[in-house]
Amino acid sequence: MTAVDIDAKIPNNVDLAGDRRLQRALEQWQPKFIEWWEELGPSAFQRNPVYLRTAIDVGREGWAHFDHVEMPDYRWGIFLADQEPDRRIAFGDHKGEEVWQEVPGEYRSDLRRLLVVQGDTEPASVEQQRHLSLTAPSLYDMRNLFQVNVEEGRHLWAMVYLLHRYFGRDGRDEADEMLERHSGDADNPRILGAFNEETPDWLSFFMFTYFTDRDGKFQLASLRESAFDPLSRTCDFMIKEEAHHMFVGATGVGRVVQRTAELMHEHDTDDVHPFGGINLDVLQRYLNFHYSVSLDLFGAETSTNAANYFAAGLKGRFQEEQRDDDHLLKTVTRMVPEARDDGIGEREVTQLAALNETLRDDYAEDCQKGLDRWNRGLREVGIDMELRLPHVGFHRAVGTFRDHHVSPDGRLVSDAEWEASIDDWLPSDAERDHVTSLMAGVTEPGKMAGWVAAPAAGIHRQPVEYEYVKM
Ligand code: BYC
Ligand code: FE
Ligand code: FE
Repeated sequence: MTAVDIDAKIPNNVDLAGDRRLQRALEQWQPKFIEWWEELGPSAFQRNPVYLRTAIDVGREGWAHFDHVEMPDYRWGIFLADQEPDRRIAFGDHKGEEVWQEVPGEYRSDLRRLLVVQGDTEPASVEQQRHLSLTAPSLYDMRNLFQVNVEEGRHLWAMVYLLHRYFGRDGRDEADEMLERHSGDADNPRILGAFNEETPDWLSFFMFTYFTDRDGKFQLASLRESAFDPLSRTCDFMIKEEAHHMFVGATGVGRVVQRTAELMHEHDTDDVHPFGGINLDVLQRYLNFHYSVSLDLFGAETSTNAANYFAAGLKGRFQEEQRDDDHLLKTVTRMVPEARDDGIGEREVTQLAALNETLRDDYAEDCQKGLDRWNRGLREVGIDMELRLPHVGFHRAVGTFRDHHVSPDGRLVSDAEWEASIDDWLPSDAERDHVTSLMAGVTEPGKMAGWVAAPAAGIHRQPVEYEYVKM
């Protein structure tokens, strides 16, 4: 177990001081990162003290420290979870062999690709969210936004460390390019679709942290199974931070639902827009958008890339070791959806071919849990409307459904029906404008914007009215 060097220029538990070349290379990347942060990170409040959690260790107890810091002075560090003694590869062609501490030459380019795709999403999300602080519904929420942002910055550091440490010159070039691609840039966009969409308002932010950060959870959990041990240990620790991001999404959407329900009761109507709320059907349409865009992040239903990663031991399944099968998946089969011109069917393929779909299934099941909670809240106050996840084929740009129109309830529909129904299924411009119109920043401690309920509790046992960001 390597000691934590918390006072180093780059805090770390990977003994950077013991590898001068690497340390120098990362210290050269550091100012480029800060420059990027100041230019494309949060567009306001950069020099306000924010009550932030900083990773200082990876142990079971006390891995984080909470205090007010100005974001550019945040201590972004490199932390790997403790090494598991005698860890063995759990799946694929190398099953049972010792895990790797270095990158095998034959898997170098695949591993590099995985690190780059993962790393690219982290700064992308910071760019997408950069203007949101101006319209934060409370200081509590502004602080949570910044917490998510600095940790996504740390996740970039996590991938950049691996690229620098294990991929030499190529890795350093890739690390530089992470700061050169930008979300939504026409010439040099981020790699995955969802990370080039805008996050223009706080409802979108809550949906994004609920649905898209959850893709992060499942991808990281699959990479945690990797035979490449440093990647596994990196992801293990990232997942700990990720839990808070999804908490922000789950409680954020939940608080909007709660506020809407309050307004529905108070004014005895489903239409709470005149009273500064967000109607449930608009929430449903935002949900439809963010869920479908996030489903695309899992790739096509069948993928030779994913099969190769698995066979090689680079990327496993969610909770690989708890699964009761041969962990090779070459002979066992499963059904995957198939869109045809005459309807939605299924075809049988090996599980090895269908790994993206299997991970997507696990993800969908996890997504449903939040909806169950929100719907319970609605039922408890006597509202019989329910939020629903749309069909997996709805509004998809990747995979079998890409060239088909599918309704949220899972029917193949004609172009004409799609066009006629689109405003029932996805937020219209007018609805987006309405949501935008509600976004007025609230910066008085303890006060909340009118479209969202107060949280049940503050952060780290502080009261809700705590001065989370000093104005
Ligand atoms: N957009 O074989 P297929 C997070 C490409 S989120 C654009 O099905 P594969 C976070 C694909 O690259 C987690 N292109 O794909 C959340 C391939 O291209 P090539 C991020 C796409 O490789 C919130 C081709 O289509 N981490 O951490 O099996 C805030 C064929 O597709 C897309 C990871 O994703 C798309 N959506 O699966 C902050 C983990 N989908 O090679 C952070 C690492 C596919 O033919 N990535 N393509 O040119 C992977 O494991 C895989 O690359 C993917 C795609 C699961 C993404
Ligand atoms: Fe992340
Ligand atoms: Fe995240």
